[in-house]
Amino acid sequence: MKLNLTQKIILSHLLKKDRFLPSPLQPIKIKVDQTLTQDATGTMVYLQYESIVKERKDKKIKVSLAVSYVDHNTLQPSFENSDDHRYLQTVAEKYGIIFSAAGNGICHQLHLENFAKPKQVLLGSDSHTPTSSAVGMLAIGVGGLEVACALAGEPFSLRMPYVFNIILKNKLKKYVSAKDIILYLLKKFTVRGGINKIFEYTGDAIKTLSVYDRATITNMGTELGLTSSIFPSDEITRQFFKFQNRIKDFVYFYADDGCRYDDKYEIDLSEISPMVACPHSPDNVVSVEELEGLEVSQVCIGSCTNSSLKDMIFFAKMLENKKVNPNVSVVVYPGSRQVILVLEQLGLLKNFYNSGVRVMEPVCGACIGQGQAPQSGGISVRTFNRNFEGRSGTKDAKVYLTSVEVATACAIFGKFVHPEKLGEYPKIKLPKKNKFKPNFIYPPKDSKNIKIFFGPNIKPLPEFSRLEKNLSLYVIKKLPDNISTDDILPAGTKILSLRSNISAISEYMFFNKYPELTSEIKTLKKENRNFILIAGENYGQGSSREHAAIVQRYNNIRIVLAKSFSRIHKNNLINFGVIPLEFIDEKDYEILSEKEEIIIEDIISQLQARQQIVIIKIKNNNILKTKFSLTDEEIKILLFGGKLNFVKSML
Ligand code: MIC
Ligand code: SF4
Repeated sequence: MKLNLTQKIILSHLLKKDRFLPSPLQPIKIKVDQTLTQDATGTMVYLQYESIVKERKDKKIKVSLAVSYVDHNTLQPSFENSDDHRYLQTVAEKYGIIFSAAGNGICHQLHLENFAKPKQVLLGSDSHTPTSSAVGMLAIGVGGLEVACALAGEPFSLRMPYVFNIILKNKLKKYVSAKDIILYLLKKFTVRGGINKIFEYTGDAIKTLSVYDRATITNMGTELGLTSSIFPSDEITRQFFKFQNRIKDFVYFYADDGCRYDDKYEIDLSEISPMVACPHSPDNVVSVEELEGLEVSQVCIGSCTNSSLKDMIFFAKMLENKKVNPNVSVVVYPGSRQVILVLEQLGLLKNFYNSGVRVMEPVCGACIGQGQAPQSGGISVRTFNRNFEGRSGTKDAKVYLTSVEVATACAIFGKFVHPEKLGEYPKIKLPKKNKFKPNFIYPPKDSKNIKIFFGPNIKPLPEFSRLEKNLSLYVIKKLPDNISTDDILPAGTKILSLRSNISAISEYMFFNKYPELTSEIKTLKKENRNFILIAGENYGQGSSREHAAIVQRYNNIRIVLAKSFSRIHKNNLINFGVIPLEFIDEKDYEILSEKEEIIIEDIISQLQARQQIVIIKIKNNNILKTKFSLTDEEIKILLFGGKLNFVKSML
């Protein structure tokens, strides 16, 4: 049988007993080779892991490679972040996980440089994990509990995605880059166009894209809602592995000629111009000409999308003997220490300092609202992947997402201009070999004497009860389309510090978007009330933070009834016992109103019988029929009150 890349990887990772090619949306279980976590999701992952393996004699992890990165909460304004880092390091040493301390680099950049391997499966508790799929691996972003289960040796459950072939033809024009390709795709498919799909890239033009370019595309496939995006492992990939001194990890990996895809799209790269995603959504894309002349107040270059060596060399070269515009605050976050050291070796690092750029640590930083909040009403141009309202830390700031080329032009000219105005495109030549070794801390062989550190901010996991037979619920809020996990549970220094403390962080649910909501819930919760949320399309888009689901359950939100859900958030809701229901007809969104009471009788039988779920309005006894799309295992998880209860019951 002729197979595409996704099918090849899935087939070789299915459990032995069911090695047949699944059809789209069929529930499957696959073996996981590698995991990654970052600090903002990692503490929960390892607390969950510890709770799963508590009764086991051998508590060592059961995947061949696991890495715990610290890159998100690195401002350490008080003890919480530092305590979390220490917990993460000691837990890694105890159970056999590689630890990457703060300052080493951004998780996805580091993973690509050091661990990504063609043909393997990587599961990461961060939505941009697909970055590593640039080298022909299947890398998927998931909620933390999925990673905890994988570490404990459980296969990963998912629905077989549709595989779309994106055929890239011709060449990009000068000053147009990989970021413009992915912004172009976002304009075409929107932030919900990729749900339950994988984009597989082929076509002659992929030869013109370096692994760094490919990684920009696979990284931001997340904004399309994709399960993952994948490139073949070819000669370009081989060069990358050679440069990284990892040729032993390299294999060629191609789709079979004549293999089948669920759909195909051809993109002529020569027709793409520099693109900009305008506030407040990554798919609100226009070409740079449409913004020509708009003055900017801040430029941030970096994040896991655009902090590679190639991006940094371009930016540094363009700054040669130039100053950034005095009215623009320009900040750069290189992706890893390796990137900084190579820049230094090439004599380029000084260009940043000479031109007036602020050089930051290689961390997520401004991307997750850890510093560099723009001025009030500021126009901030960022090479990042998300521009949701308020994510930058300044509520009324306007964030535009661009390529490094466009951002560089904005930094120098102080306004949006076509990057061609920068003059001749610089020659970007990498040294033959990278001679710098990252600073990973490998776990000791014997970890008997390692004591795991718990600071006072790390609180035990909350326990959730099993699903009760009848639910009586209060309609707490009706939400619009595309509510992101940043809306549900914002990031930023203050709230991120509480990621290991659910009772404290649950006070911040919808904190920026609907500040009155949580206090209303708090009052009603005292009377033991339970809630239902009504939502539009693509509920929970964006980050993989399972905390966004946990705080809903913690605040007694038992059901979210939406027009549709994003993949990761829907899984997270299920994992923490919140039932995701869907409207049968989108017009039904109008039927329920805020502040009304509803009941659902014997929801357990309705779920088990796979019937439509009947909601009864108390006011007039009218009914609303709703549907759900859940696997048998997901129904069981919901009945158990969440995946942790379910997994423990199995052990
Ligand atoms: C993000 O970009 O929103 C994050 C922070 O990296 C999240 C993870 C988190 O919230 O911890 C993600 O993308 O999954
Ligand atoms: Fe970090 Fe931003 Fe990438 Fe999330 S999107 S991993 S916050 S750099």
